[in-house]
Amino acid sequence: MLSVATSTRLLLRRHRPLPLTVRIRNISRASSNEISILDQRYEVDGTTNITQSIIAKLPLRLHNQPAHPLGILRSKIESHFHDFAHLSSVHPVVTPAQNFDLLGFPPDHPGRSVTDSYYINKDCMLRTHTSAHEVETFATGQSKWLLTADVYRRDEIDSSHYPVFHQMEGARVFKTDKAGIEGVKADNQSLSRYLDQSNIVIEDIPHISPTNPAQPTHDPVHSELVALNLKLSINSLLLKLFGGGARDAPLQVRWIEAYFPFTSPSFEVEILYQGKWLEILGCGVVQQLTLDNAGKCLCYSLFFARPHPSLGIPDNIGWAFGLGLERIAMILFGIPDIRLFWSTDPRFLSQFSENKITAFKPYSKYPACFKDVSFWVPEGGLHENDFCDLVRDVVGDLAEDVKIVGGLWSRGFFSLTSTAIDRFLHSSQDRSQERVLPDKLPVDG
Ligand code: FA5
Ligand code: MG
Repeated sequence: MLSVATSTRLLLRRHRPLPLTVRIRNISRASSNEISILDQRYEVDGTTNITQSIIAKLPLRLHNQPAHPLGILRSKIESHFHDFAHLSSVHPVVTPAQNFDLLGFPPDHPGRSVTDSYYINKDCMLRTHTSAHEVETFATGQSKWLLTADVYRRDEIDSSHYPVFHQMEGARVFKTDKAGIEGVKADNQSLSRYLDQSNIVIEDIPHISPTNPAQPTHDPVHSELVALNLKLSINSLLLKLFGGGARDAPLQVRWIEAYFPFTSPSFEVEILYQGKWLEILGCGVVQQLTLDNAGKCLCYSLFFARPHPSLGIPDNIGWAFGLGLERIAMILFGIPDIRLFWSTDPRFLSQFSENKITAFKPYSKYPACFKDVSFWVPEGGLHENDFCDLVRDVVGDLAEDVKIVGGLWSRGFFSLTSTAIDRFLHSSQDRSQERVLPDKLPVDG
């Protein structure tokens, strides 16, 4: 015989397949010949291939959110390079000249094609890398700077690639006069001393080689010193970022020869993570063309109100790197899928706080879904654990949390038999909350 009723809340994982991610060419047009991007209107033409889902990402700027993993990582790197200028609010729309030509990309480089990059029209595109801002930033006369931004590439869909990701560009230039070169040597000595005392294993390659040469206009001795300064600066950053986890096992870093049109020699850096080498950045000695273009202020009138007094960039030699923030954040925070960075789910965002690296705790990939269940309990009472066992039998691990939310209810309210609960829970797995829970459940007379 049944005597009293109780009410219990279940947090169920909804059992709905993820929607298929399909790229649909669905452009938001201000008029038939224009699109609106970040409150600016652009003419469209036969090159236009930017999509609505990409336009929606443009205002988000995750790297500027202090308690987002990308914002936390950005601050951590900025605090390592504390005496560098820190830039992070640069507009994502650039010209193909900024993204490619001024950096010496050949006319037939595949990155220029509409299959690889997002074009707004033939004259404007979304930057595909933060290097697009090298010339204009060098043109301000800054000799040490970091620039963080969102970048856009038409790319495959999987857990480590996303069409929007974040890069940080870092650069440093030195004067090629005697005092400038002595400064590089002194910095190299102090960085080497610091790294010699640490638990880091570095697989290095020559700073310059026949396949990775110094530039013809560079003194090879200067090029070697600057490449060494780049390597020491990056290795010390990696030690700062990953050193904590490398107390027992040493951090393993590998330098590899690479090619970029805008650096020579060029390198990529990989770190050993969970038994696999993972590429985290590209870098090299800046092509003199970039510094020459900065010196000529080719883009100057577009970006800055007045010339910087310390131009003269062609008398400098420097290095630059571009690192992928998501790749590093995935390792540091243990975030398994690049798409999670875009989550607005409080179960994701509430896990992180400013200036703290915390391990990500996985949660259901299905949205939370609450079900209130009321039923009569037997006269002798019903322990909460009896009900939990019943739930486990019916929905297994789909139930994340079960709580009693009501007390004892008066006779005559309504009842659900265990069979009814069984059917109720099963049917709830692929239906919306609204359809599953009727306003009034049948009253047991
Ligand atoms: C570049 O973008 C160069 N601009 C880097 C550079 C700067 C070289 C300055 C020399 C001097 P790359 O395409 O390899 O290079 O990208 C750099 C980093 O961005 C990669 O190492 C990786 O960490 C990250 N990255 C590249 N593609 C993706 C992607 N689809 N999703 C997430 N991260 C990516
Ligand atoms: Mg690469």
